[in-house]
Amino acid sequence: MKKILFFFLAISCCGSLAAENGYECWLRYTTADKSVIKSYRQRIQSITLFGTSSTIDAARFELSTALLGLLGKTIPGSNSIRDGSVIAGTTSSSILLSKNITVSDLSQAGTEGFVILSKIIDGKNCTLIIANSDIGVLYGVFHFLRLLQTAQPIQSLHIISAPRIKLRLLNHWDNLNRTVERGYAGSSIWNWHTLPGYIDQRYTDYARLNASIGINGTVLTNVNANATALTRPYLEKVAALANTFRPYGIKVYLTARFSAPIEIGGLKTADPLDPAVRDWWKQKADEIYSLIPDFGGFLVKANSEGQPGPQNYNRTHADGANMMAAAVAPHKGIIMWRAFVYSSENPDDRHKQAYIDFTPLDGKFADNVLVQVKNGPIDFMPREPFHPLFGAMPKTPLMMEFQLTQEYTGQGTHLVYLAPMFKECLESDTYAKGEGSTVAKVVDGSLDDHSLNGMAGVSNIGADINWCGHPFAQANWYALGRLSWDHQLSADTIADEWVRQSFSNHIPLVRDLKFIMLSSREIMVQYMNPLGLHHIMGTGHHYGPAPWVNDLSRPEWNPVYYHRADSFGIGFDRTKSGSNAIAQYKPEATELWRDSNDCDERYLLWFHHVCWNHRMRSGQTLWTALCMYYNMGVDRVSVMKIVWEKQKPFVDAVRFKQVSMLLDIQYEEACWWRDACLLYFQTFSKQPIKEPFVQPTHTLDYYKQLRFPYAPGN
Ligand code: BDP
Repeated sequence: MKKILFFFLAISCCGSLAAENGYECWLRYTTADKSVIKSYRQRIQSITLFGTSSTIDAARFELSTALLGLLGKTIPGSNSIRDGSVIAGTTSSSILLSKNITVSDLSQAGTEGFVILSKIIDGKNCTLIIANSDIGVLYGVFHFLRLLQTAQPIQSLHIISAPRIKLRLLNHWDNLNRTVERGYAGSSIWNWHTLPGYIDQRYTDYARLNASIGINGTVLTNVNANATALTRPYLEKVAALANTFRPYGIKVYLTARFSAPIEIGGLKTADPLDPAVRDWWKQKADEIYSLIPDFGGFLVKANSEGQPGPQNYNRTHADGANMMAAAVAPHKGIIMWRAFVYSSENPDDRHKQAYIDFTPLDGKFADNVLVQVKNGPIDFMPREPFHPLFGAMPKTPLMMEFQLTQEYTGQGTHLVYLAPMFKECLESDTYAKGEGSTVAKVVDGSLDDHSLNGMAGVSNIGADINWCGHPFAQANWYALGRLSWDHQLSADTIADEWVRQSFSNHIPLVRDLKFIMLSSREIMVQYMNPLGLHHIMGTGHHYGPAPWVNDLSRPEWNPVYYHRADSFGIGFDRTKSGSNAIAQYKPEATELWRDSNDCDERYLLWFHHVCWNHRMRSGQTLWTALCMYYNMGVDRVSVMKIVWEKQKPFVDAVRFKQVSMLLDIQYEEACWWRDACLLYFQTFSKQPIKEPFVQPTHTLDYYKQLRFPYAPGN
């Protein structure tokens, strides 16, 4: 008897902690929290979904599957109203719903939003999920499920939610051969070879996950584009993906290689003003739309890092973008033209180049063009000031490009939650129209009244069973969706939701995982790029530190170009006495950075070249502060490890072990960053790494000779 009891206990203890491979991400739908399950069961006794579209079918599927998991029993469909009815649909699909909602609530929901209401109808407690469109109903259903997954009360709901941003996109940097540029989660999830005949279940689950966080578009291919993607056989594959995603409100987009008319069209030129070229793009667009009537449009990287573009023909970025825009305009398509440009012929500070190229073009882009700008002026560094283009092109919709894949932020092995970094950028004040002209207001179009607006994240998704490689990397995908829906959500709220859905509602676990997540980005900055250092990573693969590299063909590819360490000091002078990149910002915005003695120290070496004995606010010298931050970053990774170890009883064994092992690697790599960087900078500072700071384990030469020819993502 005792034995049986023990066996039973063991099973029930482990029941909720069964091994998980992470495939479900935040849509696990495990049994609802004990504190709420009783009230949920009372409030949810039947479901009714009005409508017949494939989107409504998807909502019905999601609701019934999720409720079975969360409530532990099948919730029947019903046509009659009873206590605990959950009723969803559009107002046009149901008189009952239209009778029970105010015009004002519904108009606030807009085309994609939803309203969730607790209502007493004929004396029965009901929950209504109402929208103006089927996709709004699906978003509402996912929101309702999120409330249940995160153990929120659902007795008196009056929620109105609408996205603040219109285009909420993932950018895959996936190649047709299934490699992923800067991908750390295995090969591409797009199996081009078996498409269009074989539709992997993953494609549907990808769409579900995206729809659950409001993502409504995906660029399937790498910005370093291959024209083959625009050939007929590939367009048929793209159409198959589009058909799979459509019920979930997700449009497909492709990257367009500017020289495609030559490469696959047999033309002699790709000059955007050449009538034959213009006609080629028009016909290509017509062909695409005949296969995919709701095709989103093109994302274009032109005249950047060797990609062809209009400047090859002495034309401007606007000439190039507008030519493509004209081709897709009749089909309501859009062009996202990237501002990530810098040129080897231009000796000016790379920080300045995109601004110089693009600001004169403000007002010259067609109505269906957005200029897509990375959050910072260099390249997705652990910390950058906001890109000076934000606020500087009022006549052009500027789309935000964040990087979810952790190319410069720990790649596949570091736990770094990026929402605080995204928020830091979005909340930065450009002062373009006086105080309060935040980057978020530029991006959501409210500052300059652009109804076309967008936010994109460079995807961190691959074919790994858990999609993103590191179990916590899923949080960055999640955060992009949630922020593009509502950039006013805090990084804390988003982490809270994600932890509860991805792990559990157990309060100490939620508190501790949030602590790890919310501190992780600053910790990573400290052990990699403290005090405004940037671009000092390994060449090519960008893995690990290599601040010493100085022999690459283009000056701005060399780390020494960015840190400028010498016997006097360190840092890039971007003030008047240097490159004067700081002048690209409104004066008020630069207040925090202008003066090296009063600079926000997180940006000190980004904007100033200061001496090794420069006095920091703390009274320390710069050299001591550098030693301190590098050491502090490492120490704080050990704190992350300790806090994680405490979670063992509350996390399933598989994910617990995965994260433990990855944190060990992160710790090792943090030590590597600290030791290699301090040893190298010490060759200039000529100062000791004093107690209590740790002495490096190896010599500088040891770190310099490390090679990683097969590092992923390159
Ligand atoms: C850089 C990446 C490179 C990308 C480029 C881009 O290293 O692989 O092609 O960004 O955004 O950070 O185009």
